[in-house]
Amino acid sequence: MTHLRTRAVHAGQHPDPVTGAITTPITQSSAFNYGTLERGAAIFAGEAEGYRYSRFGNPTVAALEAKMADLEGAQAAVAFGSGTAVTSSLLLGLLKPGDEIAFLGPLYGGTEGLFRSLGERFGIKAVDATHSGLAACLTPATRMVWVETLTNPGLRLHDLAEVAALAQARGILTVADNTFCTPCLTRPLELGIDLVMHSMTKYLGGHGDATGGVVAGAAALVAAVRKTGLGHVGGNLSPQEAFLFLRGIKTLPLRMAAHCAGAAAVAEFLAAHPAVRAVHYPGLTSHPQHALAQRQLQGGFGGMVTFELLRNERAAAAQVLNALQLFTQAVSLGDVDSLACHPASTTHSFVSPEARAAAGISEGMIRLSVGIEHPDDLIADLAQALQPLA
Ligand code: 3LM
Repeated sequence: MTHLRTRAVHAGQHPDPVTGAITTPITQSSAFNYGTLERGAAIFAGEAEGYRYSRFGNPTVAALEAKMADLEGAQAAVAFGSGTAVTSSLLLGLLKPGDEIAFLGPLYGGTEGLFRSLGERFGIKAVDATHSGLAACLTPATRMVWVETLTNPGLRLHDLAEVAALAQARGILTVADNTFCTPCLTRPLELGIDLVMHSMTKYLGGHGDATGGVVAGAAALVAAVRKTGLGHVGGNLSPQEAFLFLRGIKTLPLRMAAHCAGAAAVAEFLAAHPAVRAVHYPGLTSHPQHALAQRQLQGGFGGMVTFELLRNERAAAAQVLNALQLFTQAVSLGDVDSLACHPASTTHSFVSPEARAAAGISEGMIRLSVGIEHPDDLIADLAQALQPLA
């Protein structure tokens, strides 16, 4: 199985030995019969293979972990109940008081908020390296570098191979949040990044019906995150949700192709619209990192399009968003349905107005998650919503 499209269908899937079921069954059991005290003791000591309790591991969840490890080219993966549970487990599992985490953003508002509140409460300092550059922000205390493969909501890129090389030379761990790109567009581990994480709630699930997260990388690192995140934090994914992700991922490459084609058409339309001041889409030649995007993203430039209105006011954004009929006004992204949101008042309302300004998140900014509907219908919806501002 060399092609991602094939692996998305088959990886992690084995016909059920008892029933022959092709689809991985939902193993809805909190505990597992280990039979004898001796076998139970061996499983708990890590000396024998076997399930014991679904907080530590579950067959449906394990199938999903195997699929994601395969797609990201990792030795191992561990799944969680949300992307945020991954982030907190990475901090609590791999860092200690006195350590620093340098991030290249701007990041999803919830991630930056978590670094600043949970991280700093436990003595972990978060350093924003976005504007000063990573090299200038690394200190002897830096233990982790965090980067989004396409930033939320500005859709900027960082050169992942460069970030990995810089950190590796100093023995610093690197984590890439690949939520916006998915392994269809970029595989950070192949570029030297140590750990890749996702909010599976988005493209991996793809249907807006489940929350989950996953992190993949070297077995020893993943084991440490598993021990803290599942054993101590209890952030495990439920088997029902794991089933939805297993099903969603089978069509991920097909969906991503449709998202990318739709987003490219929407971005072109918006770029030519008189009511629009700027369009942020890495596939446009006007994107400041278009060359890096061509190098780092494969097979498309993603399904997200962020744009700014000429009238840079919340009222103008409200006028457009409230007039949309096909796009649903909601946070989240990566669903087959198209979604639209106002980052300043929603996804990034947790960060200070100063941080929003520094990140370029203006009041007239609108973020679109382009679904798999026909692009002509999406463009017609945007055209009617923007028309009063033209
Ligand atoms: C959003 N983002 O609408 P969960 N990493 C990235 C993300 O975009 C997100 C997470 C991690 C959005 C969610 S905002 C209230 C809704 C790049 C989430 C966190 O814990 O699964 O939501 O993942 O941008």
